[in-house]
Amino acid sequence: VELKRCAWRVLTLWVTVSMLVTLNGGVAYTGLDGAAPPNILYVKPAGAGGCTSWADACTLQSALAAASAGAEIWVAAGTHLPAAADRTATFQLKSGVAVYGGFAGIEAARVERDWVANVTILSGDLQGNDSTNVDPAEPTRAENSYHVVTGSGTDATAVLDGFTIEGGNANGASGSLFMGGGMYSNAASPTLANVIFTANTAQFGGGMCSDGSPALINVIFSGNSANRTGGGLGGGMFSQGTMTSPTLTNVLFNGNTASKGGGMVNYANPNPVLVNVTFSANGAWQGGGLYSLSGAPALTNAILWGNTADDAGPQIYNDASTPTISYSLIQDCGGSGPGWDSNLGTDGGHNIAADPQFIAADGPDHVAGTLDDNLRLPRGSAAVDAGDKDALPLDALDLDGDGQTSEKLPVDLDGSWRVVMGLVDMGAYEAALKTYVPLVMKQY
Ligand SMILES: [Ca+2]
Ligand SMILES: [Ca+2]
Ligand SMILES: [Ca+2]
Ligand SMILES: [Ca+2]
Repeated sequence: VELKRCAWRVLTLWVTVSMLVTLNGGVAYTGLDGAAPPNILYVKPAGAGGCTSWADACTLQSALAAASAGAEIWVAAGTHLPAAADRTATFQLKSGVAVYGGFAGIEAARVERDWVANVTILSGDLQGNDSTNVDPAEPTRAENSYHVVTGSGTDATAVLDGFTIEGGNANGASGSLFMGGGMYSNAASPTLANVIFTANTAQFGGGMCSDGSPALINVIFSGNSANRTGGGLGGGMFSQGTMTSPTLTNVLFNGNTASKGGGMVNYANPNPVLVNVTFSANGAWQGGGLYSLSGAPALTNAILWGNTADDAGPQIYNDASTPTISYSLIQDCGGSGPGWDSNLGTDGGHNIAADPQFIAADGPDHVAGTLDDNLRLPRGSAAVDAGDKDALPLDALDLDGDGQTSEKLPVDLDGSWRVVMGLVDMGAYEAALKTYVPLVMKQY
């Protein structure tokens, strides 16, 4: 009996110590009976270890190569390159593997990460020499990765969450090498959340080129370019694929440029579902915000304002496409009813044309279309509480961390509450509840 009790105590102690070790620094442990350990691989920019802990961190390429279905890859802040010099190298996602950025490199639990504070960059600028000229022909981008990230062949269980993707340059002459500078995703439906695409270039899809039905939640496309002068399509995102249905929720397209579709292009019959998206300060020859060659996009709770086109369709240009647009604010649309501009698509009702009064459309640098722009809404905006909450998709990724995935997506692009008093706003950001006193008032 005494021996059994002693063995039990040792066992209990071992379990306790194992748990403590796990909680304090994410040190890998093996289960009591040799069961599979928590399958987490740890990444730091200069990691040279075996991926088993923060102290033993490896590179992202090593972790992706080693990860099998069910694994999570935790990536610490800093700049991660697909290779030292090989332009064709790319971060290839895997089905069943979730890649999370935003760690300081000490966390024991995923909820502790902060992807806004701990900026985790996947960069194609292999020599670290890019100028601010975001153009595929820019000489300082000549050595950049063709695709920083590749999602091809993956399903929705391939997750990328908490990253900034920049410096991709798909300036190749053929094949996929001229498509998807930031991310190329062929025949694939990966899941992206909390991702910023910025300063990527290509002929087709500067930020992202997608053939399939990816889910993009809380994603920003800012300052990407698809060779404006060379017939490039989809500065921010190029989406194609018959019978595919990309879903974009809480997505901001800002300051992207292309020949057609400054913000986004729909090509070859995709049926994208856009909910609470904002297009601002994108520019093109045709379709400053959105260009649809074919297919049937559905826009609900959208804002398209301040986009420009040299030829036609500053906000929306349709070739052989008829989007359905509901509960949306579109510059010069005429509003729902008899004044509706049918060139934009089918009036699904509850559309308005009033100025959304973005808080600071060009931000502190006074240049519209850069990452410091504040495209949130003041309480008095006509877009406030004018959306349709039934259009929100399910919270499949549990972005609010409450364990419920069958509820409506409860957060906006800031991670703030989306549904307040049973109402939702148009656009990627929900207006703040509080009414702030203007700074100037505090002097009195
Ligand atoms: Ca470069
Ligand atoms: Ca700005
Ligand atoms: Ca609201
Ligand atoms: Ca949830």
